[in-house]
Amino acid sequence: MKRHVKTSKFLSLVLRHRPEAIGIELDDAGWVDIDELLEACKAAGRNISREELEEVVATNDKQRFAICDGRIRANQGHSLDVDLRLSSVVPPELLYHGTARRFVESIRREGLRRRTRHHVHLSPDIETAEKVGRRHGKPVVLIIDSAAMHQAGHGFYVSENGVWLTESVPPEFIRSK
Ligand code: HQG
Repeated sequence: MKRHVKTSKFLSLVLRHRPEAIGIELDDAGWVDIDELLEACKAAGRNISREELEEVVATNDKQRFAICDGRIRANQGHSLDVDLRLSSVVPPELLYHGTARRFVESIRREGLRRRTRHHVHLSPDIETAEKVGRRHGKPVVLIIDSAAMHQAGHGFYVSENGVWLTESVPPEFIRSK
């Protein structure tokens, strides 16, 4: 299992941020041929079998990757310039953003910014948001008025693994628990 976590982290690095680290290119929607990926991993000293890859994808706790027609991509979280071709959808009334306490003052001032990622990531429930926040420190869950944002013209997308995405969240749509 530990090995699976390492493999998942390595795949996230390559498929979201640095494909050039193993000399591959993703297409403009973020896909790469699985055989090509595994060859390149091997050449880079990271031997991953096809079975292991498929198991990592199938059992991944957040369903971070998708396989389709012999190709693989990360479902979200890219810093690379890829177009996932997600269609804009109507969000639920409220969404949640988990962050660390030390960021809250700045978020209240300037809103949520996407920083190095393509989008601001929002969670559909408080529990998930709390987990996301805990990655950064003492977790705080902010409530996002997503319906009001949508009415005001902000686009919302949902990734294949259920993460809600939007470009930015202005401070007036952010509430505390
Ligand atoms: C914060 C994981 C100060 C923001 C998770 C967050 C998620 C600000 C941090 C996915 C700010 C960015 C994304 C502002 C935003 N001032 N701080 N104006 N605006 N921030 O990791 O949302 O495991 O890029 O609150 O589960 O934590 O990678 O984003 O704390 O789905 O699949 O800046 O990553 O998924 O941190 O997490 P991140 P995130 P994976």
